[in-house]
Amino acid sequence: DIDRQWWKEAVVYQIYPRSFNDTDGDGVGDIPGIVERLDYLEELGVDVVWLNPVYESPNADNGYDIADYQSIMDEFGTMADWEELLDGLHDRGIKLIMDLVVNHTSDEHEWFVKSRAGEEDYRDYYFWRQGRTDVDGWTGHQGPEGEAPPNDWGSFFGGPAWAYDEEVGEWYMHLFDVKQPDLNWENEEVREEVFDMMEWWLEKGIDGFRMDVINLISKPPSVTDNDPPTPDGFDATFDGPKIHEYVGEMGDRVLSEDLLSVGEMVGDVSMDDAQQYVGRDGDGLSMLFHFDHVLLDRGGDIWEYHGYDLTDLKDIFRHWQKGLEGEGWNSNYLNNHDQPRMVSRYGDDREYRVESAKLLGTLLHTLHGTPYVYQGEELGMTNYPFESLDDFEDVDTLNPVRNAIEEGVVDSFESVRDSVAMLSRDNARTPMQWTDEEHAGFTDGEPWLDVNPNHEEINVEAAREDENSVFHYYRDLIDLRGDYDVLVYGSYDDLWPSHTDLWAYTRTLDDERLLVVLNFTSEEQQFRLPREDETHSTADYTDELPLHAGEIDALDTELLIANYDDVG
Ligand code: TEU
Repeated sequence: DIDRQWWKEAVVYQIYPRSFNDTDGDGVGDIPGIVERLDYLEELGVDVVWLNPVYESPNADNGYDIADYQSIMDEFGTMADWEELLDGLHDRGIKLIMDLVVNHTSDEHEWFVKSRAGEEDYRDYYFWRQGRTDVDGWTGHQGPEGEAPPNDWGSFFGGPAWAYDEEVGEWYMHLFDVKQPDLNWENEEVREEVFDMMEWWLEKGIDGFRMDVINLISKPPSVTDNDPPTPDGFDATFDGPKIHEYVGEMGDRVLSEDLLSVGEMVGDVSMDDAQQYVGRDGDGLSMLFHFDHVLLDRGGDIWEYHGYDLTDLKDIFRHWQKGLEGEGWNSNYLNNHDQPRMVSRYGDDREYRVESAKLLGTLLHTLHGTPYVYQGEELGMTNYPFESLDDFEDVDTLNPVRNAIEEGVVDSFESVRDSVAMLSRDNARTPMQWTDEEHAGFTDGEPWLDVNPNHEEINVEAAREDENSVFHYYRDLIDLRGDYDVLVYGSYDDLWPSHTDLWAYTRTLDDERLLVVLNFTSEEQQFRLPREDETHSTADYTDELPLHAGEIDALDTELLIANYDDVG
């Protein structure tokens, strides 16, 4: 009576094409570059590829500003290249999901060009609004003298969430960059266009979508009805009033159980909303990405890094593992193209880099939910040693830091360097490390973003040759998910939530039980299995007894596959 789905049993591999493999020497990765590495993906054993945006784009936000949803960015290749990629993946039994970015388009998308030009049919594709003249002392960035933006929301990338357009004489909303105007989902035409476009890609044979910031598409009435006087706070656009109507409509119109659909949910999505998105009678998404664990060690700004406690991290995962149990499916990730490298963030990227990468990989593959591996994670790639502001490329690093320095919110780059260097999205975007050669074998030209100097040690070639490498460990982990139902479908129980150094949990499916014990420190730790009646307690187990190693079938020191009754 297991509710089996291929996407529950799969391991997803995320490819950031700009930084994966360059074949034409322009320093930017491309689709033929991915085709060239298909055998690598097969060797690793992944089941699905999630491709970050490859559509035509002026690249204000590396492809998340889309100018045409139905054509491929020149730098990345042609539609024929993309088709070759899809066929090559499918030939190897690997599925493909595409990035769906429909909260906003590029300002160079023809819809926006027409909207801005005042074409009647397109005006309401976006939010055009009058500014406020009743705000005392407004000294804003732009716009007519004395006129403030329609509301006081700030954009994710710094500055106001509205831009004034001279020609139109009004402001348009952009929750991200000025070159990423927000689409108006109130408009039925917009929804139809999006659903048609999704169907067009499905007809090409793709296997699902990763949906960018999908929980932002429903704006509150103060925006949609242009109905002040009480403008809502910025939070009102997270999981907004009509969100389940719109996502549900997409579910009915376009999605099906046989597709993988994963919604990115920014902010702190509640369990109620989560269940609605992915639950049994919900909107129809397979799973979602929440941000709880990646917001744990930082404040709202990139210069507010403060570290994390293991118990808090465990609490977050327990909340999601138990919250969706029997109701919906989890997706698990420890890094992606927007986040620092997991070993640098949750582990030790120096002395215990390899051990940390294996530990975190074990966690990722043994939690309940579908694991998402981000390119280079399988090598234990680390953060980049950033030194000056000139080393960065990302709008989400440069804009907020420059604004903050200008406004005197921070003194200088030097005063926030450690935090910015830890958290910048560019850490994830340095090129994939294939060899120890110049530019890590990523390109024959000049890479668009510098290669991490540690490629001399950390690279695919070296990892393949070393049987103890993170790469081979990942291959084993991925295999293991195919071998044990309990690993995929078993329920999660945290054995010792209050332990500050160990993360110990079981996965249980009928009479099968898997035990995972992870040591997050560099010291040896003792661990005694709690008695059956202690399993769910948070009591401190003081009379420590080590596991009996002889009774355990161990894949490696970090991963113990034990028959619970034998060792209990
Ligand atoms: O990300 C949403 C998002 O909220 C992050 O970019 C966030 O700003 C960052 O992690 C914290 O500083 C998605 C995409 O994944 C991202 O690459 C895009 O830039 C963004 O949407 C806009 O499309």
